[in-house]
Amino acid sequence: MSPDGLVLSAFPAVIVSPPVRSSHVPSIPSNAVLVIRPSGIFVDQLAGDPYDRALQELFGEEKPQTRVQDVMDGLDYAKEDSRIKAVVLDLSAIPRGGLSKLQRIARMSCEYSDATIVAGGPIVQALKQRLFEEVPEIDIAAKGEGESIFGQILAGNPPSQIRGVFYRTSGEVLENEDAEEIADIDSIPFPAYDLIDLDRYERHLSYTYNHRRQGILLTSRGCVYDCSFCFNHWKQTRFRSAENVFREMEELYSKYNIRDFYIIDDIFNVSLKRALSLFDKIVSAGLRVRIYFANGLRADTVTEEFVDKAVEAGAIWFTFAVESANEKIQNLIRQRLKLDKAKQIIAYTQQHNVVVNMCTMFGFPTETKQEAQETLDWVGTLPKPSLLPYHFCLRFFPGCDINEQALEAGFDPERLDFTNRVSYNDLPVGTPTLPKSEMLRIIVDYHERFGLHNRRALHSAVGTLRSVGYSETEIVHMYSVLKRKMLENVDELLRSVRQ
Ligand code: B12
Ligand code: SF4
Repeated sequence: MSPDGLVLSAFPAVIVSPPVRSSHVPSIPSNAVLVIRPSGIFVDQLAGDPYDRALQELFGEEKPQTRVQDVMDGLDYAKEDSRIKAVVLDLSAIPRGGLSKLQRIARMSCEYSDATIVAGGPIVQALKQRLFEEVPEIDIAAKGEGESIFGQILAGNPPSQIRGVFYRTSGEVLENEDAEEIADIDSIPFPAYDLIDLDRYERHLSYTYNHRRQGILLTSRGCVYDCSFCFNHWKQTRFRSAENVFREMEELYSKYNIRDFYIIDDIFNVSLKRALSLFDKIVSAGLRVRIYFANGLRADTVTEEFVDKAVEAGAIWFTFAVESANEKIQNLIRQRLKLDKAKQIIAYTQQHNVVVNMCTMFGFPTETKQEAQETLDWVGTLPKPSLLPYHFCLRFFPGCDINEQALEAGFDPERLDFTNRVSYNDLPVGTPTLPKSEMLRIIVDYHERFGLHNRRALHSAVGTLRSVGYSETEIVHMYSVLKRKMLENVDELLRSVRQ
C-alpha cells in the first residue's frame, strides 16, 4: 500500500492497484475492490473562474482537481453495493496537502452516533422518502415550517403524533399529514441575535461579498409567481407588515449596531405599498442604513418611485431576476416577464449610484443557441452589464416542474440528476438543443463581453463598488471568490484582463 493510502475501517480488505482509464463501462465482479485514486488537488469546489475552466476544457487543457464530495459519493455508493468488498483510497496522485481533507472524509464516513438525526428545509419536500435513502442516518424529516415541528420533536413527542414529518420506523419511512402554515408571520419572534457572534460573522463574506455586521431580513414567506424552474416550498404567500420589519431593523440598529441589511425574500416587491411604507419609516426615523436586495426583484413591477425611495432609505444593491430575454423561453418557464418594462427600470436604476445585478440563465429545455444568444444581446443593450457576472446554466432540482419539461424535450434523466449535485458555477453538460461546446462558448462570450474578462465592465464594477463604500479588501475578497483564486490587490484584478 502506498504510504499515503488510507483504508476505511468499515471494509475488510486492502489492495492498491493502478487506475485503468477506459472508454467502456466495466462490470463489477463479486468480491471486488474499489480503488479510488483522486488526482491533482483536493478541493471543495472546482477552482478557477468559469471562463478559464471553459477555455481550458475547450482546448483540452484542464488541470486535474478532485472534489471532496465526489470521493464521498464514491464511498457512499461502495457502502451500498454488496459486490464491493473493499475500498482503497490511493493517494499517490495527489500532493500531500490533501491528506487532512481525506481524513475528514474517512472520519465522516465511519462516524456513527446514537443521536436522533432530524432534517429540515425545502430538500425534504423535494426528495420526500428518497431523502432517507440518500442519507440513511436521518430519523425524522420536517416537511414544513420548523418552528412548531422542531419544538414538538425536542419535547419528546412521538413522531407518529407530529404533523408535518416523515419518520423512520421498523425499517420503513412513514409520512404524516402536512402541518398548517403560520398564518400571521408577524407573530414569529425576531431571530435571537444575542446568540450570534456578530464579530465572527463579520469576518466572513456576506451575501453581497462584504464584511459587515449583518442584519438578514426575510420579510415574507412564499411567492405569488409560479416559475417552472423554481422550488416554491411554501404553500401560502405571507407578508410581514412594514411596521414589524421596521421594528426588527430598529432593534438591530440600536441594540447591535447593525447598519447593513440584506433582504433575502423570494420577491420583496410583490406589494409595492408595503415596500414604500417601509422605506418611508426608515427615512422618517433617520436610520442611516445600507440595504441590499440580495435576491432577485421582479423587474417589471418595480417602479421609479420604488427605486427612488429605496435609494433614499439607503438601498445600494439591487438584483433583478431576468433569466431569459427570449419570449418563448419566458412562456415556457412561466415567468412571463415584460422584457421592455424590465429593461426600462433596470436602466433607470443604473442611473443611480448603486450596484445593479441581473441574474440570467441558459440551458432551458428546447432553448437553441440563437435563443440563448438573445439573452446576452439583450444584456448588451443596457447602459451597463450586471455588476456581478451572474449568467448561469440552469440546474434541475427535484420537485420542480422544469424536470418534466426537460424530459419531454428529450433530456437524458441521468444528466438531469447530475446537474443538481454540482455547484451552480460548475461547468454545464449540454442539452439536446444546446451541446456542451456551445454552452462553454456562451460562458466565454458572456465573460468577454460583460464579465470577469471584460476590462471596461471590470473597471466600471470596481468604481461602483468603491463609490458605495466597499473597501479595497472587500473588493479583493469578492473577486477572489468570483475568480476562485486568491488575489493580492485590486491592481492584480484589473491587470488580469488583457482585452
Ligand atoms: C438565502 C438562500 C440561499 C443562500 C444560503 C445562505 C445561508 N447560509 O443560509 C445561498 C445563496 C448560499 C444559497 C445557495 C443555494 N441555494 Co438557496 N436559497 C436561499 C433562499 C432565498 C432563502 C433561504 C432562507 O433563509 N429561507 C428562510 C427560512 C426561514 O426558510 P427555510 O430555510 O425554508 O426554513 C424553514 C423550513 O424549511 C424549516 N426548516 C429548515 N431547516 C430546518 C431544520 C430542521 C431540523 C427543522 C425541523 C426544520 C427546518 O423551518 C424553517 C422555518 O419555518 C431560499 C428560498 C426561500 N425562500 O427559502 C433559496 C433555496 C433554499 N435555495 C435553493 C437552492 C437550489 C440553492 C443552491 C443549491 C443553488 C445552487 N445551484 O448552488 C445553493 C445550495 C447551497 C447549499 N450548500 O445548500 C432552493 C432549494 C430547492 C430545493 N429543492 O431544495 C431554494 C428553495 C430556492 C428556490 N426557490 O428554488 N441559497
Ligand atoms: S423564481 Fe422567483 S418569482 Fe419565480 S416562483 Fe421562484 S421565487 Fe417566485
